[in-house]
Amino acid sequence: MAKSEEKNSQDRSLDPATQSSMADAQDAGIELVWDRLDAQSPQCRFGAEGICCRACAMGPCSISARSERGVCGATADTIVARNFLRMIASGAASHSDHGREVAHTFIRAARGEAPGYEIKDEQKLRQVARLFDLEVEGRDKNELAEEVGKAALREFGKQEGELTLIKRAPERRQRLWRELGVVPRGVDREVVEVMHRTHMGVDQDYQNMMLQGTRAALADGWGGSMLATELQDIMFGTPGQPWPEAERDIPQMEANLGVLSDNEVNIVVHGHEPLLSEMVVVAARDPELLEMARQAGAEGINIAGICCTANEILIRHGVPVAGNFLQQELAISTGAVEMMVVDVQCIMQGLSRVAEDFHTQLVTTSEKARIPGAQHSQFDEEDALNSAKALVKQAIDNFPKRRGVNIPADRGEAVAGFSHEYINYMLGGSFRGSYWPLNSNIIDGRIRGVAGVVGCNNPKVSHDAVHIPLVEELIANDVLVVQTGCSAIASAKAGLMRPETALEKAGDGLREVCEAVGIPPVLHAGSCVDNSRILIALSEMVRVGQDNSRLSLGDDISDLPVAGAAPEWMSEKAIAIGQYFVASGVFTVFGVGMPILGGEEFTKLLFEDYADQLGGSWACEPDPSDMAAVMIDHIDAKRKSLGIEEARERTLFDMEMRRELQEEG
Ligand code: NFS
Ligand code: SF4
Repeated sequence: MAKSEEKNSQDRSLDPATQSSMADAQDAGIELVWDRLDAQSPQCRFGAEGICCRACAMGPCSISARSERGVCGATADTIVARNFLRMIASGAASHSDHGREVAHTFIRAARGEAPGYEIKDEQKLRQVARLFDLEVEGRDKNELAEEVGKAALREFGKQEGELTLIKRAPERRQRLWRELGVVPRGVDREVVEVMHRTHMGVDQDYQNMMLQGTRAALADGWGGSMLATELQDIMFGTPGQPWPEAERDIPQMEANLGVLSDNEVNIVVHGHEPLLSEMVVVAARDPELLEMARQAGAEGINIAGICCTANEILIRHGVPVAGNFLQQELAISTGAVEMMVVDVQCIMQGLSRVAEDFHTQLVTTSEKARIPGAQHSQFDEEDALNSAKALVKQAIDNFPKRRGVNIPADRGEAVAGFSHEYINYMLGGSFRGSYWPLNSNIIDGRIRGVAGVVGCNNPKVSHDAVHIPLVEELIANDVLVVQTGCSAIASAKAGLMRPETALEKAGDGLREVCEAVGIPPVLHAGSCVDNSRILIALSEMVRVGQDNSRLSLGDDISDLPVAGAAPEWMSEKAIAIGQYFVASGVFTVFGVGMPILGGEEFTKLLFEDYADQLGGSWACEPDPSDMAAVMIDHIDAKRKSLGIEEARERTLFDMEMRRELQEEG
């Protein structure tokens, strides 16, 4: 990019902490993700439109007016479909392999072979056991847990039949999936079949290919991801519990680079699998280690998270969040991080270069993920607490090597940790065990609908600057927002998960409900695998209406006034999530741009035909206001079909209003 077009930190992020840290890093000549994006620009158009194929050595082939087919004769739609399917497979594999890791540890914990881990949520254990048709009465919890763990593990390698948790979806949805032949048989099998079908010269009908894409995506949402969430909840506790002291137990937390401490040992955990980070949290409270830290001149040990590992330990322990995806390098460039411990997924290789300029020790811990220049300390789950303690000790030893630190002051306050069980409890009380107040508030119009706003950051769009205005516009229009992943972190930083500030920005109806119930209008439901919580919540909304016709919102997820969005997506996992939401009947909008637009027919399938075929479809709207508009229009259309609409205007946000809101906030 020419100098004159160079963007400054204000253009690149909405978040003040990011802006100031970015400017400092630029002054210090530290290379960041944005610099590398500039160096990559202009990026390849063929790749951006999805019409580049490298599936065999007759290629690479790209589609243009001059060459409308690949060497083998593949059309643009075939190539786009292959690429899209492989993104789904990679995303589903990532979530699911995470689930598999958890299942292994779960079984060892049940057998007493993984000291430090235990079966915490027995109620949920029994509930999940029943889903697997296991006998629960009078069973020893560890014995039952071992069976649940083994049943969960079998879901990955199953060859025939149907994934067990599919049956949590509304009946009509299950019937549709069976008619289309897209019910997943086993998690691994569906991923393998995507790889087979997209090999050179196999499936060359984009519609047929996408049936398998759907099956693999469903294997993620209703399989691998859901298993990860459920087993983690049983092992580490379901967020929000114990219910009777609910208010005390919603983790209060802080988010942004400002949570790093200038006088404590800072350890940042980053990645996705909370198995080790749970133990790091425990180790950091160890009196002996705290004493060691004091002797090293520190006032304590501060654990903070980045990305979904952060979300996992936040929603269960209230551990602060240092930032979302685009802030990982900045955390190190504050000079205040003694150690960054990473596991898998969304970890930029650029970290090791930034760490070279500081005293920060970058540590990889998974045999699946190493980074040249980083120390590898293989995490041993049979000795997890000692693994964690050894790392904390090393971080303490590193503390005296600190040179200058430069931590931005900004941090947002939030409450977080809304599992679907907890939302249920907050709304109706556990004794009622249902979502009826939510349905009833939707029917009487106080809540217009529900939006899931999820996903990553992407340096191609201004950081957090799509998430935040979108969420603000949705709540101003009485849409309850449920969030996960880096999008949730964006809102936490901006104060949108703090009941007091957020309620000022909510529409009258939504505010009234949230005040009565005592929740913010923007709910943090956890990490990206926890999107499965949203699937269950939506299924519950359908079920409540089926049990009581006065509360009916139709008999399928596709009837509900709900919508989904990934405003700043970047990862293949986001594509897998998008497809399983769409295939579950949810209208889903992505920002940034989608790598499919080079396939006209394929794009039409996803954006239009799916509305009839799957009851949910895709859309792409990079601008937050346009994104809010299509989501709210969809919600209103669903309200109309349900016969519960009342004419009302959409509150449009112009720049003036945004500024006012910002000033008030
Ligand atoms: Ni989800 Fe969570 Fe963040 Fe995107 Fe990465 S951390 S798993 S993929 S970047 S939201
Ligand atoms: Fe080209 Fe076909 Fe080979 Fe793809 S599979 S690289 S389109 S020849």
